[in-house]
Amino acid sequence: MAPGADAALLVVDVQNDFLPGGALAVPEGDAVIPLINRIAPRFANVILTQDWHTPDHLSFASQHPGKAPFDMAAMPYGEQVLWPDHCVMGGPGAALHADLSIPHAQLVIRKGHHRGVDSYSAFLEADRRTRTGLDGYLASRNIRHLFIAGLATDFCVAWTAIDARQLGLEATVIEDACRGIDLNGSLARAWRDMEALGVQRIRSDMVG
Ligand code: VGL
Ligand code: ZN
Repeated sequence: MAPGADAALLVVDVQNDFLPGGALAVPEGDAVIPLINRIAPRFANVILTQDWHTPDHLSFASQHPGKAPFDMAAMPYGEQVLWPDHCVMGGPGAALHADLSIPHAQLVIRKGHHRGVDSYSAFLEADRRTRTGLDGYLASRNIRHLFIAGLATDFCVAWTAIDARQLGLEATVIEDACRGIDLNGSLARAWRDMEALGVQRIRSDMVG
């Protein structure tokens, strides 16, 4: 398939901290980079996201005495996984990986920059109220179909795809151009939740 003018590729969080050697490395995360680089030129519209946290972000286990990474904590908006410190705004771990080559990308959305609220989704923060503005950007550019690739399948990719559907957009996850963290079954759950909402699933060799 060739993506139309009303489609955009959304490249989620291909940042050093989510790649091998990074603070929150996603297994085989680097495998997505050549696939994303290959398909990106097929899209007239490309949007990138960056996870972008304050150094004292409350999604970090280091901010919760007695807690360790991957424990849970009760936040005002619900249960939150606690992560190793990662993607600190402006730091090397938050930078897009140097091998990602998408010079024609038009927008970078940074998310998770409010200290007390995490944001897996590129649309809505974890309080499920605060918007990033991506919905307005897509609407004003008449983009109605998001193709999503990147890291991590079961967190930022899935939450973004689910919110896209709930906002009335078409959403297609390019499955081999994503990798997951898979915490306590989160990867299977994410695919189940995405499919229940009509998120489509394709492979990167179907693009172009
Ligand atoms: C992500 C965990 C914490 C992601 C971001 O990009 O999927 N996961 N912050
Ligand atoms: Zn994060």
